[in-house]
Amino acid sequence: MLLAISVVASVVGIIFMLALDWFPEQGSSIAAPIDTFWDVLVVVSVPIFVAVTAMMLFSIWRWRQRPGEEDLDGPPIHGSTKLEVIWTIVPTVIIAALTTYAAILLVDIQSAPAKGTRVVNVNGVQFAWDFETKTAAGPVKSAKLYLPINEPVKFNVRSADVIHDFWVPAFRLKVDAVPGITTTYNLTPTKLGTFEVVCAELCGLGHAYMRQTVTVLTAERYATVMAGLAKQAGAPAPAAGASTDAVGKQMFVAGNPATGATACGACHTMKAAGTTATTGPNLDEILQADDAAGIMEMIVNPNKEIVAGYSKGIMPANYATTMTKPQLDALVKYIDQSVHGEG
Ligand code: HEC
Ligand SMILES: [Cu+2]
Repeated sequence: MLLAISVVASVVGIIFMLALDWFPEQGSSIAAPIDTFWDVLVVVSVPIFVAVTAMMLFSIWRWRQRPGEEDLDGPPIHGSTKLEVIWTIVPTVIIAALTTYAAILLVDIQSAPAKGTRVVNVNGVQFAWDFETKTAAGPVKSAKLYLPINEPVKFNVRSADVIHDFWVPAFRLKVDAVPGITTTYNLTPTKLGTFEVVCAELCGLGHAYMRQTVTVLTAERYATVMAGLAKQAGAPAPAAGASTDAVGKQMFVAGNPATGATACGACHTMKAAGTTATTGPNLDEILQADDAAGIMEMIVNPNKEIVAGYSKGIMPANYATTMTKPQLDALVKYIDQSVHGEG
């Protein structure tokens, strides 16, 4: 009876687990084998879970203490060598088999890439990723990752500060970015589209903002986009000819991802910019008595004075290098006008 219930429950459980849509779309060459591995784990573990649970519930019901049995002692048990051998060997075999499968799968999907494979350097810094690669048009560094479809790529993952984790769920790619070493990952994007890039390691107060995208393009589109980015390299992020106000606002709400300048709006509330973050102080409130020179000083030297109630070291101290002088001037002018109500 117990066996029959277990078999039925296992079958139902397996069907239920396999029918659920656990993962995002399969965006890379390694997604299918990893999802298959997951399915195998489900098929193996559901019956074990069901058998253990059924046995436990049955025992609780069958051998429960009845009224009047409070003072009775259970029969002494001297163990069973046969049972102990079985319950040692069976799990050992199951675990060894699954571990071997996992190890072979990992070696297989991470086997050395062919010579000439595209290399993308992934750099994590609090709180943004940037991506560097060599293209026909020259080296390109960008905040959005672009990849050509069906071309193998090798990621070299590094961190400039703390441990981050480079995660692209649609690719089934997840690898730590560890300061001081380079970790690697190989795969081939197999689906056109834009997918999420997430930091999967709690890396500080701005961790939640460490979200970017990867766009997989056809080879022709990729070449065009990269040529455009290569030409832009070194130029300020905003489009040429943009007005000072537009540059200032762009710096505030979007930062300069190409150089790793985090957007102010990711941490600060400022009404004119429409941002509502609360990691840092509300700029409309704290800057009322400050002029442009004072604001500039606070941006490039944020640790000189610390706003009461906030901690040192959270606001990036690198804006003097990640933004150009014209960008900083435009940003300060924009903030000055915004908080004093002239913008
Ligand atoms: C990762 C979050 C974060 C980002 C990004 C950030 N800030 Fe801050 N900011 C803070 C925190 C926290 C404080 C309070 C601690 C301090 O005074 O340094 C602060 C303080 C300030 C102050 C007051 C500083 C002082 O010395 O009194 C100003 C002004 C300011 N930020 C403007 C900006 C501007 C402009 C940008 C974009 C260029 C920016 N912040 C980006 C978190 C951030
Ligand atoms: Cu991170």
